[in-house]
Amino acid sequence: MSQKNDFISNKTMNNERAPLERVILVAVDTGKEDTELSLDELTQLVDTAGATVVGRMVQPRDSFNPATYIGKGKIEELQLFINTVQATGIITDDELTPAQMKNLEDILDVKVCDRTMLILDIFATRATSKEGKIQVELAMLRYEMTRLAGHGVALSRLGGGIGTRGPGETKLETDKRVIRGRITHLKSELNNIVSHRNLTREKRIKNSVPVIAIVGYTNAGKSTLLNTLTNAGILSEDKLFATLDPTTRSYSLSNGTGVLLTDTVGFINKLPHHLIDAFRSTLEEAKYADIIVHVVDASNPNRDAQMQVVYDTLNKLNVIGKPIITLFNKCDLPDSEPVHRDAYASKIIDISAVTGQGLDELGKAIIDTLRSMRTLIDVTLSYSDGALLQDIRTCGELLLEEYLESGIHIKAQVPNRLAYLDTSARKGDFD
Ligand SMILES: Nc1nc2c(ncn2[C@@H]2O[C@H](COP(=O)(O)OP(=O)(O)OP(=O)(O)O)[C@@H](O)[C@H]2O)c(=O)[nH]1
Ligand SMILES: [Mg+2]
Repeated sequence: MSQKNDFISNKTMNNERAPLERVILVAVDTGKEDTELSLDELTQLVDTAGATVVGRMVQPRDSFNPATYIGKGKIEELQLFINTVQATGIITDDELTPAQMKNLEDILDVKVCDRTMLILDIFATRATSKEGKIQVELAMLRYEMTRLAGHGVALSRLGGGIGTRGPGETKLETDKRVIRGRITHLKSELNNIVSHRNLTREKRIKNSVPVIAIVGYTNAGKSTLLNTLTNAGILSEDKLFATLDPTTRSYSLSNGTGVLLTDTVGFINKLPHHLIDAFRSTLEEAKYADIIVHVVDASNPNRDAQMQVVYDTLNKLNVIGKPIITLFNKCDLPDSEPVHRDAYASKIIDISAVTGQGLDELGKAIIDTLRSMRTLIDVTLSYSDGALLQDIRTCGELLLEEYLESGIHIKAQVPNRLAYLDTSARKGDFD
């Protein structure tokens, strides 16, 4: 079995750290993106995974070498570099094909890892909830499955072996069958968890409590924002993918309206496509949200590209057509750039989730956005409609309440489902 598969299997089976210590980062610069910035991010990923970067090597090329990722001459240089700095492995900035990985391992005789494996590794160590663990294992099995086609890799650790092999099956077929079985099993477990969450969400929709999803690039400050607003007590740290599971907390706006704020997993450039599915169920929260709050790290030199990654990923996840409030966070830092643009946002605010600067403005922006999604009603309810009044208080905004002989005269902003109460109501009008 190759080192590569030991690496993955360790994570899958017993969540141990793989012995990945001193690594050299290797990238091909095709001119399509800023390679040095991408390697800075890869360094952060390596750091998050607990290893140390001892060097980097970039080769400008029009395209990746199909057999070895970098060119033959560069490999010799890399071999020397590995010996000089006593590296124990290399990590490539792009996902390798099974052939590229095998060839590099054979030539270099050190552990070869790609960006995808590294991200999967981080997810595996960080997943704490049952759902998170299942999602990561599913992503790893899918990654492994695509690699099986090229190698006859033994997978006895997944429960194969004596008694599990059908008549006339090759080892490869057995391995595939074992993986497929495990994938089916995990998917059904995941479905149970997701349907439970759907029930909770349906209840929320019925109660019409507005839901606001906090999304953004990893390390932008999403969890810090939720902590500052609600004392949520979520882990927030200067590492990538600190958050994997969504956390929802209630929050009361200055006009008394209650909303639910959900912190979500961060996005990253070159997100392994095996993880998109994992994100899909976690980000259902964003899909059903009323408003998207997009947190950007304004102090990051790569913020524009990061914003684009967020929008591309949201599109892939079909989270579209929602009002977006973009927050340029970390404005307390000197590197933070004060002039910002975001064509997708209906509102842009400079904030610091740490100092609290701009958070009042955020509250106002949420109130305005919710109002624009509501209907103003001006009606007199009969005294027997007390329950309706309570409903309006919980899910809308009561602007006027007068107890008259003819009934209770109210003016209120209500979710559109209650607009029928006032036949002359105008949607989104809030004078
Ligand atoms: N100076 C400063 N640092 C901040 C601010 N907001 C967040 N940070 C720091 O940025 C780092 C990342 O913050 P998190 O809240 O964990 O970021 P996140 O978006 O939840 O990250 P993931 O969960 O990894 O996707 C932490 O070290 C925070 O202390 C801010 O407004 N100013
Ligand atoms: Mg977080």
